[in-house]
Amino acid sequence: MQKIDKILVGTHNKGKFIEISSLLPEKIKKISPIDLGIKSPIENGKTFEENSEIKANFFCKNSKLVTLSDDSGLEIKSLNGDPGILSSRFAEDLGGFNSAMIKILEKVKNQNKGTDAQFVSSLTIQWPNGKKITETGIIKGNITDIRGKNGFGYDPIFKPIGYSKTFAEMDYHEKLKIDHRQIAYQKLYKKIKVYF
Ligand code: ITT
Repeated sequence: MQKIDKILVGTHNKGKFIEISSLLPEKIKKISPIDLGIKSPIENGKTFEENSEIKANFFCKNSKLVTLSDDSGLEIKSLNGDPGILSSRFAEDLGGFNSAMIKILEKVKNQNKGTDAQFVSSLTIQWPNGKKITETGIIKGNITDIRGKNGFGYDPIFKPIGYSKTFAEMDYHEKLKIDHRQIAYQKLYKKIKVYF
């Protein structure tokens, strides 16, 4: 069995790249598709798992490197799971995360059906021979007013259950210990640690 000494971290999102790189063992070299000039694929899957596999397959085929990709998003119960797999596009269409968060707060308030939400992350590792493994992690929490400056994306409006801080008020290590990506990674790690 061939040990993994380098991994393409298949994302164009800088916040994700930092988090995924920190989850992986230090001795493994992490490579960004941006540095290799590889663009993003079209994400036309219907689930986080499908989109994660689309990304891993695309980046793996284009780099010929073992690739780890993530598809993730914020699901809000009172909004029937929105923005969900369209979390990135929702922010893009509104011109950025600040406007997207303001819009979400307005919608949640108008619905008046509570603030329950969850972050979901599906991680896929794919080898150049086509072998792939996908695992999903979920962290439940509540939507709050915009608080904190750390992290990325929707971190300022998400407070995990059992904590008083939003993800953006936590320092990076604190968030990374508990978040959806860590939960997905722990499941994946059990299956791939033999390659490290
Ligand atoms: P890649 O496809 O290149 O990985 P992306 O940002 O488009 O980058 P997604 O399609 O998976 O990634 O979209 C996920 C969205 O959910 C994106 O807008 C993120 O900012 C947001 N998101 C995911 N995990 C998050 C986290 O831990 N904290 C805050 N926002 C998060």
